[in-house]
Amino acid sequence: MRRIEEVIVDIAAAKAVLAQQTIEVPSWAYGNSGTRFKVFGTPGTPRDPWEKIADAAQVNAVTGAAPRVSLHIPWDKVEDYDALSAYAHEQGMTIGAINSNVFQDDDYRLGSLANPDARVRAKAVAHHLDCLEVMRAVGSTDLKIWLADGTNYAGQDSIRARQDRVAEGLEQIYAGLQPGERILLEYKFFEPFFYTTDIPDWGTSLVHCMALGEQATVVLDTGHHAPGTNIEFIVAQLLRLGRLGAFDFNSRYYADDDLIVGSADPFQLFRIMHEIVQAGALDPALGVNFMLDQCHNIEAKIPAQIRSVMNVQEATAKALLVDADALGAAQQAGDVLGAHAVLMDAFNTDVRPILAEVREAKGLDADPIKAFAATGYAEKVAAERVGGTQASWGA
Ligand code: LRH
Ligand code: MN
Ligand code: MN
Repeated sequence: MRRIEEVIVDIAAAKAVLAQQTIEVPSWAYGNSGTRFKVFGTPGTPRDPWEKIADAAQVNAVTGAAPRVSLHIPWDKVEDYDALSAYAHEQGMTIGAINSNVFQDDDYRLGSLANPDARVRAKAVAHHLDCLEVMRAVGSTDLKIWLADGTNYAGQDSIRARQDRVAEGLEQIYAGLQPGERILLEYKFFEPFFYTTDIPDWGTSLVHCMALGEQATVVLDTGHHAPGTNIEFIVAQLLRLGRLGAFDFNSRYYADDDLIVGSADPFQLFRIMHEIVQAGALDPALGVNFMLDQCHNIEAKIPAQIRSVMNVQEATAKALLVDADALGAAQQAGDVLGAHAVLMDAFNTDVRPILAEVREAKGLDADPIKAFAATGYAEKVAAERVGGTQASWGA
């Protein structure tokens, strides 16, 4: 492993970028989740959106890098969104993307926006318009849409008609946007349906976004691709087109595993962040929202989120240490192994010391996991909260 002292790029510049980087955490990561086989409970699990925000604020308190929390509606439905937003501010947080949910209602058995029944389609559009209202009440500008729509059998429905219905529904939602607001359109290659999925890939998401207009961008969930897919290629392409709106970061071994980002394949995360750095897309002006979309089935949830934030920071730090001049020269000279070596040198650098310095410069502990354990928060909420709610999957 290369030591940080051996790095020749401008470390102070890299640290300045790292000090600014923010990662958005999902409210549902703090609730209990599981598989269809078992949902394991955890002591101290939040019972409502307020407690999820309180937990998210712990992640921000020790990392100084996670100041936003995404909500999922209706999982995070409350009577008074102004009050929820004010509570988030008190906790040092803001509310990030609002995620719609058109996959847990009997009406959506045959799909939501793609459903053959116009009544169900209208209901799905109305839900999204409601989500836009929530978004405004909490001071957010991003509506994230993932459609669980698809079919299980050839001939079950017209593939083409379903695309037309999705396009029409998205148009109605898009028409509800005000200036400065965005739709983030997520894709996923399969599940819950297994024959066709109506938005299965980045190309389909992009086609819909292009038809809608500039306020529609693609969300790339790292767990939503077939094995072997070159995700950094998709990142590069969407950045070229100015249509990468956000990441849903997580790790996968098989399909949509929702494991801790950077745990299964830290090298892939580095390659993704390299494309981001090369495009200058850590700059918030480019509009890429770095979000986590994870569930913690067996591990402690707050520390798991802290670890996730740290993993993104480490991959980013390594990407910032790529010697861009040397890389460009080697690429131009056709020096295949030389160019690869420049990337590997950066990947094989221990960046933990500079991240510790970035944290200390903010008055934080160099080790966020240890710092959280020392607060006693986990023990406190375990004693106070009884009967935490399930977050999402595995009902
Ligand atoms: C779908 C998905 C989508 C949902 C979330 C809970 O698999 O990635 O982002 O909103 O999981
Ligand atoms: Mn997702
Ligand atoms: Mn997913």
